[in-house]
Amino acid sequence: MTRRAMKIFLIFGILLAAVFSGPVAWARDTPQRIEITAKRFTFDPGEITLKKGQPVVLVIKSVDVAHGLRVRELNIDVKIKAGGTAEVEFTPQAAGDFIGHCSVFCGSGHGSMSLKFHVVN
Ligand SMILES: [Cu+2]
Repeated sequence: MTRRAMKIFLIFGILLAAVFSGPVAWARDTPQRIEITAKRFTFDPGEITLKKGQPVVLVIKSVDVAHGLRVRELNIDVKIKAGGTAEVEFTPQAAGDFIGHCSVFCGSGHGSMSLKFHVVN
């Protein structure tokens, strides 16, 4: 085999390795993104199941007024502007059920605006 052929072979091999390892690395390193819609007086979805130790990004979009989401046990405290989107990244450290509440007064049903997290092992 000539040097030139070996070089081409090597480059091809590296490219192949990059292509095949790419999606795997991506799946492992990129946190799961969960989109949530906030509107008076619900979060949709209203229940989310997460895996302990697996990083997650909540992408919360408000379609009306300003809202917030606070989950004490998960260390989440985020505010969403009226019509805006907010992101919060976290990794659940313990299994269990945790209730998040809207943290920005948004009207008469504000007190019952909640989101349930199931964290499983
Ligand atoms: Cu509220």
